[in-house]
Amino acid sequence: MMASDRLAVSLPDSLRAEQQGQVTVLRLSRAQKRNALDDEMVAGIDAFFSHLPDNTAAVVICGEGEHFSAGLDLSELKERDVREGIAHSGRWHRAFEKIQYGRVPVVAVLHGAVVGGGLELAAAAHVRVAERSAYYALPEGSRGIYVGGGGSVRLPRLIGVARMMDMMLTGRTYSAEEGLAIGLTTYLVDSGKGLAKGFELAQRIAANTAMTNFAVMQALPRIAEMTPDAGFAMEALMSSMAQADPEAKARLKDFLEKRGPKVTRS
Ligand code: 1HE
Repeated sequence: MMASDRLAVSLPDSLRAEQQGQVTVLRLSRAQKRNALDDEMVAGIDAFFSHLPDNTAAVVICGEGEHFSAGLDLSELKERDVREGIAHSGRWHRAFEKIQYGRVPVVAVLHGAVVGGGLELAAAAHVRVAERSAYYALPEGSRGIYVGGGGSVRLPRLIGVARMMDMMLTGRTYSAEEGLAIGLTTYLVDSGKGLAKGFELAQRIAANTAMTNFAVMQALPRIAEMTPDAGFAMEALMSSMAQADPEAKARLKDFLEKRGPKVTRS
């Protein structure tokens, strides 16, 4: 295990990073405030994803204590004016962009409250493992504020505009299990089992070629936003580049020579 002090950047006390093989685990470590995200944590998330160790091939992000995250630290909102509010939201956007469009795929392990900015953080990850205790909410509506961490952009793509409207207007919450049906939960696991599952998935992701992970993270979501014509062209380019990678050639050869794994039910 590599402790936070061996990362290329120093993290605030509210974030802890550990490396195991090619997987780095980032923990939100502010359980006394239910992992509410203050400016220091958001800056720390940005710095962490900007300076991942070279040998990291996947990241798991999780929360300590009873909850993944209570969202924005509401105590920081007291004196903020419009100009400061725009700058603050921009910092969240930049930090979470580094998760979604960073160098490696990110698995979020969720439990307890995954609310407000905590849900926006989870939405920036590529795979979400939810323990049965997890629940999703957007309490911004009832607090007289609005999402500011990219939720308007990412959540409608996961669950649709209508569901997000309902969550914000009526305060509706979704359980981890309900989240499976609507696209928030990718994997549902029993309480206490999330980190092991998230780690296992991250290890599988890390075993993919870097080119495939790049294509899935960087090309796929952008192709999905393109016109079909542009998307087909981009897909053709991406697939031909992936195939040309020597590692892909070696893996295909392994299969053809009966050494590669078969696809079986998991
Ligand atoms: C906080 C925060 C916070 C807890 N900011 N301090 N998010 C919310 O509206 C959710 C607000 N939080 C809650 O509803 C509850 O705290 C929980 C359901 C998450 C957890 O309940 P519980 O009973 O386990 O804890 P607690 O007693 O409410 O909180 C423990 C401490 O954490 C307490 O402080 P203490 O000094 O009295 O011990 C709480 O004040 C503190 N705490 N949540 C600040 N969010 C980029 S825009 C995004 C916009 C949003 O995210 S809005 C949604 C904000």
